[in-house]
Amino acid sequence: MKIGIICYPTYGGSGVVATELGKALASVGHEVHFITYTQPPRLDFFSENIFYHEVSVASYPLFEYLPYESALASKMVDVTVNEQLDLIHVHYAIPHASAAYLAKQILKYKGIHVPVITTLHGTDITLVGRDPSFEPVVTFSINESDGVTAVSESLRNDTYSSFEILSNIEVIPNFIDLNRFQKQSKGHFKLAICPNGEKLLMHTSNFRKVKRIQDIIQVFAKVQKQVPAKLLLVGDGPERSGMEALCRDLGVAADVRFLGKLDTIEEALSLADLFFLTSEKESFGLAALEAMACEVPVISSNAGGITEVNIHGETGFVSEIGDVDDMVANTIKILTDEGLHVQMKANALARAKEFSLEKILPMYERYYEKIVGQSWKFPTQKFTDAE
Ligand code: GMT
Repeated sequence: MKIGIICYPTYGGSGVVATELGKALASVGHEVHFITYTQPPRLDFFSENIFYHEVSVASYPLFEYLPYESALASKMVDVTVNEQLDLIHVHYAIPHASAAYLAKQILKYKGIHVPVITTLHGTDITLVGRDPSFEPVVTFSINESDGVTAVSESLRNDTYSSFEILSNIEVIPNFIDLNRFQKQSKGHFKLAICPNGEKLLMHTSNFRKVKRIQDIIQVFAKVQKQVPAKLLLVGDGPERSGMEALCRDLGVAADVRFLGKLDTIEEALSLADLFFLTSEKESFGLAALEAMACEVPVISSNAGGITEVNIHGETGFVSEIGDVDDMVANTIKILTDEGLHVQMKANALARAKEFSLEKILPMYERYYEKIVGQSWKFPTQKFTDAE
């Protein structure tokens, strides 16, 4: 199949899922065309089945805001016509789903029919998409997609409860490449960071407000009074400087390391004893899954789809959003009970295997076949054939 993938070319979340999905589809023989405004970070290698098409937006003095959506739709039209795409798969509804709708309508006038699948990832539904400035367009473009998927049951339910959705939403969960995300022996690095055998706690994200990183730092400050520990914070974003200040205020700055963006996140995860994900919104929590694949139990909030990944009492513990004291108690429980810790590490890996790439990729392929098949059963008439 010839598939166009549209996503944000970012380090985390939907961009990573879209890029890894495209790479996996290419590895099993599909022709994959990425259409983005810059090359996705994990697409820096040669594959005969992967193509990259850059969306560039012409600037003009009149434009206070560059019309990216129009440029994206035009590029989708161009690639569909010239590469004869069978399917367009957009990741993150805003503005990709509405740009795809526009492209589809333009293609219709050229006598070309291409089905569009929209994958909802999280904040496009739970946060940004609900804003009145986006909601009508999000609702319309979801309803006009030929297929819609959500990365968790929770996100599917949120979509139905917040928007007037008329179509069926298929849940296809996020996945993990277990060949890449596996525990590596990095004992010497651990010794450098934790020279006195301290426990290593970790979090990785884009440092946005929804991640509630302040909870992690507060938990850490309290845990550290009972269990010697260090905290690694990986990633970068708007909250970072505020979090650095909080570490200083709580007197834990010397034991917290801000590592910035890391390409080889699995190396850092291999050192960790526990992983934190304390978000107030989280459709899935890919970061937690990556930790679990590296045998790291998770202390999390109960936001959104996190509980579909982190199983309370098995792969870690789950607390109410913002319940710092409960998170402290759970953290100490794991760190002071070697038997429990060992069991949870094994459970975390076993759970991660349920989301392996090998299991989830065929779900996407089957869904593609269904949508392409369905839409060809009722082909859009060529405009020139219409009465
Ligand atoms: O976590 C973020 O803020 C990034 C965001 C994105 O779309 O790039 O991530 C969302 O999509 C990921 C991949 O499907 C999910 O694992 C994250 O849980 C989700 N983030 C939120 O819902 C906040």
